[in-house]
Amino acid sequence: MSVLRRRVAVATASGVAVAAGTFLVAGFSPRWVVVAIAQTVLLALPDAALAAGIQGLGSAAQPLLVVGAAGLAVALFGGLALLALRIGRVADRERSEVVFLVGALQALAAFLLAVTPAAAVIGGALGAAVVGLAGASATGTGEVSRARRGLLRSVGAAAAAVGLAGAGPIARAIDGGAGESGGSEAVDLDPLVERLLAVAAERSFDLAGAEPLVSESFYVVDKNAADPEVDPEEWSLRVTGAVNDEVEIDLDSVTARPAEHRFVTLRCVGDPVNGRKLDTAVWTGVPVADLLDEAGVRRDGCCVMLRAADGYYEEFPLSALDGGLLAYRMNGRPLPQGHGAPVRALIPGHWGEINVKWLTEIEVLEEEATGYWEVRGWHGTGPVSTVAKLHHVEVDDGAVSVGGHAYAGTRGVSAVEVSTDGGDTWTEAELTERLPEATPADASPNDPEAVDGEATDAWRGWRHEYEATDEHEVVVRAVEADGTVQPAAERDPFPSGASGRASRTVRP
Ligand SMILES: Nc1nc2c(c(=O)[nH]1)N[C@H]1C(S)=C(S)[C@@H](COP(=O)(O)O)O[C@H]1N2
Ligand SMILES: [Mo]
Repeated sequence: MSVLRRRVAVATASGVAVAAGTFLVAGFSPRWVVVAIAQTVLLALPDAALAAGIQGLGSAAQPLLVVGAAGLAVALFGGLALLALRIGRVADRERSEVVFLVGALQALAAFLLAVTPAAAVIGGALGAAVVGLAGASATGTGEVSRARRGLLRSVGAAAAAVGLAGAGPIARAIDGGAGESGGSEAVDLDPLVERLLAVAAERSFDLAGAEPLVSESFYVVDKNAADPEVDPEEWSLRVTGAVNDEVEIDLDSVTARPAEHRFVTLRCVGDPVNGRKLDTAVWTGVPVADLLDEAGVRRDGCCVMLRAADGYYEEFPLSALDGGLLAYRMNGRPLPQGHGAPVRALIPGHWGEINVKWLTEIEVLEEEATGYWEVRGWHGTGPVSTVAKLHHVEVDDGAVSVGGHAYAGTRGVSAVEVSTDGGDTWTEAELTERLPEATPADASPNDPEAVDGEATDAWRGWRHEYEATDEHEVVVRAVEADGTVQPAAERDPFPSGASGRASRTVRP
């Protein structure tokens, strides 16, 4: 191996050690250099089509982005190690001075990227150690066999750093740390929520391939490579702008208010016709309207800008906020970090993107403005489109069973129709009973009225069973309460939501 190649190998190992070392301290958070690089890359992408990819791909884009950013991080910190080695050679410095320079440059860069001193120091120290262990291999002096041993030592050290960094989260996971849904935590469920969840379970159709009425795996879409970390003790929500009195409340004063439990469905504007970015939960929260009343919206207020701890912002008409909820619990558990802890907005009947997570500010505006995704070419601040999903298809000899969900925002689903001849003729499918409507959180679980009424912004399940002998095309469409039928015209999710009908070829 040539001296240059060995030097590059040592520098790469050093770069890997910095990425691992900073992870040890920061974990998978915006304070990790790799996540910081991923966020910088996201911000640097001016291309609307690339931004379209993020909301379109959703969570699938995140791992790709992080892997790419990890590569960039190794290149950056490895490059700094090479630079330090070069400076050392030109200035003819002692090996120990060169090693120190490696660590100092790497720590400085890590600090500039993610502003976490502890992570920067540990990262730089590990990066320097890897170069130090390489000895003659890095500086290119001495005999070949010693150089080779040095290279092995440094690569081994980098591998050990990665192993150590990887062990942290694994240990935390084994330790029973809260997962994404907080589900592993032993939380005493509110008896009323338990009752609501039981009602949802009872009313669900049990269909392979389709979620029950309360989603087991709720989709996640946001612009972040890692969730922002919001300290619930530090968190506050401010109402600002065209109001008589600005209001600021902390989490305790949110949770002290009269709350309600509400079944709400969310759908991302990037969701394809038969995609899976459509889910339902029972949320606990307080009406936004009360807070706005306290602030006193001025008559010149037309719109609102919701802002969040991750720098996200979305604008929409003030009227859409009517009936909005400040949610702090999801399915009876504290709102998971990935879904916007400690408090998110739920806006009835609108695309997911204005349901702002990690909410920090509601600014009342006198003029329209442009939100985060709209700057990037999306039009997703309006009412959600109507869709029927075809997620369950089961064929047993000639017996066919199809099913899924249908959602029409606050317009409500009155029917789902199935065609088994490619859309020529239609039959009504069986629908799940509607989920109950909002329930005061202080109601008694035994009160029959606690599970009364009909949710105004939740999906319904559907199923249809029939006999068939030949290959055929199944198509489904939802019908809104006023009889409007889900249109057939096909359109991509970008920029304003998918259109068309879900279909599948079935071979009995
Ligand atoms: N702060 C913040 N809120 C956000 C987003 C975001 O990137 N940042 N993404 C939005 C989008 S595009 C959607 S579809 C919904 C998804 O909510 P979920 O991840 O809880 O399913 O959150 C919205 N709220
Ligand atoms: Mo979205």
